[in-house]
Amino acid sequence: MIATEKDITPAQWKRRSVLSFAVFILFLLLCFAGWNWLKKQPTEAGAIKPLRTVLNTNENIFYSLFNPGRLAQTYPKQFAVPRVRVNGDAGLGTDFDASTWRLKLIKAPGDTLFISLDEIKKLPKTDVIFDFKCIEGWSQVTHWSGVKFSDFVKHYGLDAQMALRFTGMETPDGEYYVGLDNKSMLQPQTILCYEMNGAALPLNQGFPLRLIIPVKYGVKHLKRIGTIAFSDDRPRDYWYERGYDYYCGL
Ligand SMILES: Nc1nc2c(c(=O)[nH]1)N[C@H]1C(S)=C(S)[C@@H](COP(=O)(O)O)O[C@H]1N2
Ligand SMILES: [Mo]
Repeated sequence: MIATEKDITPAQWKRRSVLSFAVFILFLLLCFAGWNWLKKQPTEAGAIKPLRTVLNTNENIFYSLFNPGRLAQTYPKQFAVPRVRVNGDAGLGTDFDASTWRLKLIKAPGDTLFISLDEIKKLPKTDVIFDFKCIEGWSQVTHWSGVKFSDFVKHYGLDAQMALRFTGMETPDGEYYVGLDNKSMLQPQTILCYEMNGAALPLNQGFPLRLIIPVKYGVKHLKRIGTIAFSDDRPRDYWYERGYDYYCGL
């Protein structure tokens, strides 16, 4: 039988009201206590520790589920915007001489290569036209070209390095830096990029060489690569140190 208002006496009605109000107050108190507890927790890399633990747990789940064969959506060339937004200039200081630039590839301690842009341009060239997403909330379809990181790995014999978990990249002045898991680095749309819309990269968008990695948010697409190195431990990461997620996967 379905209960109707008639089935409840005024005394019962009162008791239920008082009870549900008490539960509501208890809930508010718990929220307040929880919030106070959270605020008192120590921070780790700019994030309150319990929240950092949640981010790290999410990272482990998404890293283990990552499918390197799954491609980000791509678009025909005419969908790419002609004027690409510029965002972030850390590590892009003006005291930079592009003519003497070499990519510093640290294969292992004491085993470093210095690679010119011409050498990189001799490797197979790939276009990537995808929806570039920034954590600030904007996105735009943009057109980039360069060498697949997986082709770069083949050419420079970096299999042992790829067996480690991370690649670290830094600007030449070390002012901006990111750490990237190697499964994402080897995804076929990850490129060391030297062209935007079919022309050389503008200086403020990373000339001579930047990273394009469609499986990650914009923060990880480091502009003006100076150094590439490899490690099993997390390389330092600019926005991670400021409280953001380390993984930043899409
Ligand atoms: N060197 C350097 N690279 C960087 C940044 C930066 O501040 N410095 N910002 C990142 C962020 S947050 C975004 S969204 C993209 C923006 O790339 P764009 O300027 O080509 O649009 O670059 C990334 N790479
Ligand atoms: Mo961003």
